[in-house]
Amino acid sequence: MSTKTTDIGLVGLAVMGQNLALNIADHGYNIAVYNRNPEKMRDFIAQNLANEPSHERVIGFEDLASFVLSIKRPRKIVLLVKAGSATDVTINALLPFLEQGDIIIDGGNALWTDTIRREKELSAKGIDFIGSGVSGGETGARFGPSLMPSGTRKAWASLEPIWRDIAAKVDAKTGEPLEGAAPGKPVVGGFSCTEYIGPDGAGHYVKMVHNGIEYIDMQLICEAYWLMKNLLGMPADEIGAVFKEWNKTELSSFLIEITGDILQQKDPAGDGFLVDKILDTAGQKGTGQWTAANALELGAPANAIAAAVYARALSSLKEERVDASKILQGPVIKHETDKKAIIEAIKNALYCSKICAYAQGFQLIDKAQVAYNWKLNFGELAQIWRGGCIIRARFLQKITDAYALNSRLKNLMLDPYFTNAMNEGQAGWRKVIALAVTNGIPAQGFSAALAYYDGYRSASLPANLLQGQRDYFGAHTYERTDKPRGEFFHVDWPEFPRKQLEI
Ligand code: NBP
Repeated sequence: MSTKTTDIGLVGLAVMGQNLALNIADHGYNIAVYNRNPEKMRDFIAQNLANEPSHERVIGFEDLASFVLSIKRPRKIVLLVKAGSATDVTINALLPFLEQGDIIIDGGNALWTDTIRREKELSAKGIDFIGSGVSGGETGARFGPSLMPSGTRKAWASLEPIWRDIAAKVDAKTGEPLEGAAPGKPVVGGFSCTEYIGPDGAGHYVKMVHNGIEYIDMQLICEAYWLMKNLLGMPADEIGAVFKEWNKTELSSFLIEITGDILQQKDPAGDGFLVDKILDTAGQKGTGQWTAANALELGAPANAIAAAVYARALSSLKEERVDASKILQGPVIKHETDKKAIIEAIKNALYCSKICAYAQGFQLIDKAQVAYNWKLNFGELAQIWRGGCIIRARFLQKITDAYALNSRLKNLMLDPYFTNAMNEGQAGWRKVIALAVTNGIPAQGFSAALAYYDGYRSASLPANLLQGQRDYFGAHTYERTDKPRGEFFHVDWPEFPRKQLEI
């Protein structure tokens, strides 16, 4: 057992924990690590650290008491265990060894309401709790993730120096991600992709919406690919080349970049491209679903985010879809010949839908901050997502700029840059959806985003009739266009349906 004093502890040595521990050590901190199964910890120390320059700063422990005792007070202990009950089990196991003022930081993908509960339970015991969203997968964890912490200001002040050191760095002015000189030689300077988000579960809430946006961002890219494949008959590598071109434009993002690579990956087990051999059933871990469910709860119109969750659910019904494809009819796909124009229109559809997706995400966060009494900085959120995380994109800088121009912006689409982009792209977007519909190619994400756009830009909607229906069967009242808002009316509708029901 080591007698070295450590600066911070970390529990959970799966892929995220191992990489974050190395990142923390790279920045000069001594870190104590613990895993439920000690074998994993031993392997990590023995094998994975053999070539790491910072290996001496990572110290493994097999019992929780000595793990906790090694950490300088106030102790900071990061949890990177499976979200849900494993987090509670781990907290309960740690509690007997903790002292007043110690801080637990949950870096897992916790449901934000669990974070609120845990913070309350722990603060009653004198322990501080920070729920910190961590985005960027294993590479982000290793070389700089995007970190979204929330909790008390006091606890944040204690964690802040380490979190700022290990987070991804971007150029403070341009937002362009900054790369380290080499693994183990981290970036010094730049804007660090972490900021205090707010109290209680705000950090995990923001991470949840980030994941909801990630769901739709990925779905939209998949639809762009599917339309090029089916409408234009393009092979995977050629579509990959289009994505690589798009990555040099306003669409430039991590997801567009990896899509280009994925589409050009040859099948290592045979002929052709790997993507054509991957089974078309999407998995999900729940954060997209949580976002959509919370949007429903708060009455936020996040239909594109929900569409992405439904699209994954529909994809998972593989056997049913195969059977249905033999029975249910649709049009025969007619290949388009004006390839250049269609690719441009698909690009418009992708960019406009993506703007809608972010508009919905920010609109949802805005509803949440009112409902849960938070005060969030939207420009800063976009900047935190600029580096390290899965949705990192050049376009996020435009969002930061939009909120810098108007911190009370009601909807991203109303910012002059985004208004212009939507106005320029909407014709191509409509053309693509029309082609998808007439050819029977599903494009749920593009279509949901367009319905949101058209709904949002409509001064009048058929909700007048809806209110009439509600008043008819439930005396729910309605407002009138010729009277001030807030005055409610009811009319005695004819008795016909009620009489019918009585028969
Ligand atoms: P997993 O989510 O697969 O969790 C594995 C870890 O949880 C192991 O250390 C395991 O210990 C531990 N664990 C489990 Br399972 N049940 C436990 C229990 N009852 N008590 C104590 N420990 C328990 O690992 P991951 O993919 O590295 O993710 C870690 C966290 O980070 C998760 O909350 C995840 O949602 C979040 N996250 C993941 C990513 C990503 O890209 N993977 C990105 C962002 C956030 P064992 O070795 O003893 O079984």
